[in-house]
Amino acid sequence: MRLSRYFLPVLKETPSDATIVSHRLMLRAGMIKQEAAGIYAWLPLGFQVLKKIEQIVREEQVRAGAVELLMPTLQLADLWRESGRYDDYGQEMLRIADRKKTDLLYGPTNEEMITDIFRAYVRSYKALPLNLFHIQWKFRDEVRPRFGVMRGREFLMKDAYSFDIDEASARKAYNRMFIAYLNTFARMGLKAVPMRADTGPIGGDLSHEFIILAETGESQVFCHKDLVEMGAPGANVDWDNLQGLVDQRTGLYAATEEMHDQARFEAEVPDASRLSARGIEVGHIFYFGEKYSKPMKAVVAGPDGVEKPVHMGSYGVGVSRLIGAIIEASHDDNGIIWPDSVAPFDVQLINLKTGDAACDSACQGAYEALTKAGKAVLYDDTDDRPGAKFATADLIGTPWQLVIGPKGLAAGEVELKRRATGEKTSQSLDAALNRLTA
Ligand code: 5CA
Repeated sequence: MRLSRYFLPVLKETPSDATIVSHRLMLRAGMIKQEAAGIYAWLPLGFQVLKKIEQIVREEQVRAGAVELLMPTLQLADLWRESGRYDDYGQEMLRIADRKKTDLLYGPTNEEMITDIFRAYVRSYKALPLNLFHIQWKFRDEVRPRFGVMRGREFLMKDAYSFDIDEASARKAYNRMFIAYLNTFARMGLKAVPMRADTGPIGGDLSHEFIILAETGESQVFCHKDLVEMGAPGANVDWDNLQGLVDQRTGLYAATEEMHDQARFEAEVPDASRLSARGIEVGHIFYFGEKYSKPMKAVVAGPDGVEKPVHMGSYGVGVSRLIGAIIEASHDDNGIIWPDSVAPFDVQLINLKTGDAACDSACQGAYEALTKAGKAVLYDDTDDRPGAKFATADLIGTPWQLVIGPKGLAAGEVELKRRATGEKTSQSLDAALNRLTA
């Protein structure tokens, strides 16, 4: 992509209404534009990152055995009347009436709808276990939308729903999502800690939140320090037998504020290992058994022919919130530092003297070679001064900067800069291209 043909409205000034660094940087880097409180337009750079994150989430869901579908954003109020949540949900729900005065709502979550889909088709235990997910926009009329995409009103969520014949099997489904979440967040360069959590309006009695530690986090959390460095188990696990891995991570104390028990914390965790910090909730998983299947009559016949309500769980990832969380975890004074896996571009190609025949031709060659090798290149071919080009590249956080200027070219050299470390090396253009495409 040539920057002169792209749409990257970077801001020079720091927006005054943004109080946390990820929100400020997303606005300054031209990733999002606020359209109403908690409602954002995703500009090209932000949209690119959103798609990358969505794809990682999708791949890890599929690896764990979940199947993708897509449910609508608008739902019938009558479905929610069946579960009893239509009145309970209160003012967070955006209620809408169509021209025929049918009550609709903009979905804040999809337990009712997926249960309705399930009961329409599934009659027998033979179709189980089943886990269906979608990645779809949600709306919650939050009292205090803030921190940019971190607490929006309209936000992108991955939500998965598992169906099992009994509690033992449902716990296996829960474990698969538990491990999939650790792998998902690790692929984005994040250290996520699973913590016992309150179930709120979703319900049930077993629930974990996945928390990224960050000073600007909205929740207070308490845990054993070792959990932060425990890492993700990776894809090569026995997906049918995950209890040991889950036990390892749930055996040490970790709780969000609502579930915190100070006496237990002090009794179970030695002083030096106690961590009390702020955290960002990037995922939340629930096991709630028959809470929806019973009132909505989603039943399956077991091997004995007897019909019983299916056991369910739901599993959410805050896809749009993750962008804020990643920036909170990875930035410096100059801007964003994208982990390679979610970066909107792999390489920023900086032409220090656009219009100079040698620079233009070397840049054009590099652009073509990198693009051919499958790299996403943002080529700064604008007339901006070198300082401004460097500042933009640092601000938008592209992992590599390839800098080509007249002096260097005369000496047979270009400069390669790694954004994360700031390390710069001079080398021939061929060597730099080899390095970037290795
Ligand atoms: N139905 C369940 C799981 S599918 C559910 O809705 N869970 S949730 O309420 O915990 O939301 C799932 C995830 O969505 C949260 O962990 C969080 O990362 C994200 N999320 C929730 N509310 C917002 C919001 N207002 N803005 C951005 N992300 C949000």
